[in-house]
Formats: sequence, C-alpha cells, structure tokens
Amino acid sequence: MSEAILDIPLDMTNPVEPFLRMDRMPHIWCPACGIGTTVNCFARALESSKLNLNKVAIVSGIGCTGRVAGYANLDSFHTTHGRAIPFATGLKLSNPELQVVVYSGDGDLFAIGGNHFIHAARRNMDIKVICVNNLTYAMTGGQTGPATPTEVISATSPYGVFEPSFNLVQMAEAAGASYVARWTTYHVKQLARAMEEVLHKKGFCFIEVLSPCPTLYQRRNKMGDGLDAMKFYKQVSKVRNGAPTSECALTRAGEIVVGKFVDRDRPDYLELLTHQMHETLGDRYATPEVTTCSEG
Ligand SMILES: Cc1ncc(C[n+]2csc(CCOP(=O)(O)OP(=O)(O)O)c2C)c(N)n1
Ligand code: SF4
Ligand SMILES: [Mg+2]
Repeated sequence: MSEAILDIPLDMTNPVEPFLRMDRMPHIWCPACGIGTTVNCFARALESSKLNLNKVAIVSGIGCTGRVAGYANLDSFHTTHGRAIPFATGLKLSNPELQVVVYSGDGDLFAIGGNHFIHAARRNMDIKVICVNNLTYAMTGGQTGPATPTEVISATSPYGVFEPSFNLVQMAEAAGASYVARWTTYHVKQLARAMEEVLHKKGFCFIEVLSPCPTLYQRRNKMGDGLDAMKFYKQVSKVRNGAPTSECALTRAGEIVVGKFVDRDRPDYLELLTHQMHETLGDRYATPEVTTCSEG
C-alpha cells in the first residue's frame, strides 16, 4: 500500500454527505443503478451553485427515482404518482423565493404526469425538472413506458416494443421549455454543470439523464451490468450542443445525442401574472407574501 493512501485521515467524510439525509441510509437502489450517480451530480451542483439551501426544495413523484427527494437534505416532498409538477407549481406560486426542483422518472413525468409536463413548459413555470430516464417503469417490474424505445424487451413486451416512444427533449422544446439538455450517467461532469446552470436559470428547465437499470432493463435486453452500461454510453454517445431536438430520438442500440439543445429566455408565468395584475388592479394587487423557511 502506498504511503499516500496511508496519509488519508480516517475521519474523512464523503463530500456529498452534507447534502444527504445520512440517517436514511442505506438507500433502496440496486447495485450499479444509475440513480445514485445522478444524486452525486446534483449534490455537487448544489454545492457549486452557492445557493442558500434553505431556499431550495425538491419534489419527486413515485418510482425508484421518486425516492431521491427522501434522501436529499433539503425541504423534500415525495408526492403521488405523476403529480410532482403540479405540486411543485403550487409550491413555487405560493413562495416565489424558493428554487423548486422536480426530480422524477420517465414513467412518472411522461405517462401519468405527461399532461402536467407539457402545460408547465407551455406556461414557462419557473421550476427545474430533472428526469432520470431508465427507459422503463422500473419500480413496478420493468414494464413498457412512454420512453421505451421500439424493439426493447420489457415485462409487458416480451416480443419487443412495437409502439413509438416519445422523444423527451423534443417534447420539452415544442411545449416551450427555456432550457433543454440531455446527458447520461457516464457524463458526470457535464451533468453536474448542467444542473448547476439550471439552478441559476429562470423559467422551465428540463434535463434528461439516461441512466441504467441493470436489474430490469439491462438484464432483459442482454445489455450486461452497470459497467457495460457505461461502456455503451461512452461508445454510442455523441455530444452535439445545439442539435435540433427532432434529431435526438432514441433507439434501442443506436446513437445517443447528448448536449445542451435549448437555452432561451422568455417571461415566466409569475412575471406575466404579476404584470397583468399590476396593469389591471394597480396598487390594489398584493403580491404573494414570501414565507421564509426556518434556518437549520
Ligand atoms: C396512480 C398510480 N398508478 C400506478 C402506480 C404504480 N407505479 C409506481 S412507480 C411506477 C413506475 C415509475 O416509473 P418511473 O417514473 O420511470 O420511475 P423508475 O422506477 O423507473 O425510476 C408505477 C407505474 C402508482 N403508484 N400510482
Ligand atoms: S430496479 Fe432498476 S431503477 Fe430501480 S433501483 Fe434497481 S436498478 Fe435502479
Ligand atoms: Mg423509469
């Protein structure tokens, strides 16, 4: 053993620990699941953002990814299936000072929650949506979901998916999102940077993170383990910042276009609402009272 290793102090803690509820460990995720990697990136983004963490809230829906809110050392809300975005919308409107992050899975956000997603993007609601896309409904057994590519074998498509899937980044752009990016759990630096960027960006922001589910997706599709997933991402990903989102559809084994695709500014919902109310009611309009979270 080298002396350098022996020099590491025994009481050294992992730098992401302050961002996690360590009393809730061990977490429920399987070995080599990608969700933990995204959480690590998020913790690093929170740290580098220098935001007051008493003013950051995280909202999840249901699913393996939905567990993230429970582990984050923030004001956390684990809401019902598909309802993270409307919950986050209410939170933001009642306390505009909060930075509200929605952290959920592809099934939660785009099947039962799909309607909420497109309307929050249309309104340019000032919330940040991070979607961990493992291309399946993992928690319930690996069924076909709206983001599962054709030809994939799933619990409900034993002969291969034949229905077309959503291109999530294209949908986000078309619905009006201010910021749209896609990375994989192989691109940890870019992902942490994108997360930090959206924490400082106004409007509806969307980050899709392709993340392996070795237990239910990889295994059924003979795609190996977590390490094989990283090799696959490395091999097939192509960074194309600014690429038209219409060219970013995913297939079972084809190219994965990653990068920042959209970064634009337009008034958000609260700005438009406040403007109209001031125009119409003048001094009679009382802006929402800001409730400050207690310290600690
Ligand atoms: C109203 C309702 N319908 C269905 C379910 C069952 N359910 C729980 S998690 C889940 C799938 C979640 O998939 P995804 O959002 O992709 O998360 P993952 O587990 O893949 O991270 C489903 C269908 C539920 N809890 N509530
Ligand atoms: S079932 Fe899949 S997504 Fe869920 S914790 Fe296990 S590996 Fe992760
Ligand atoms: Mg999923």
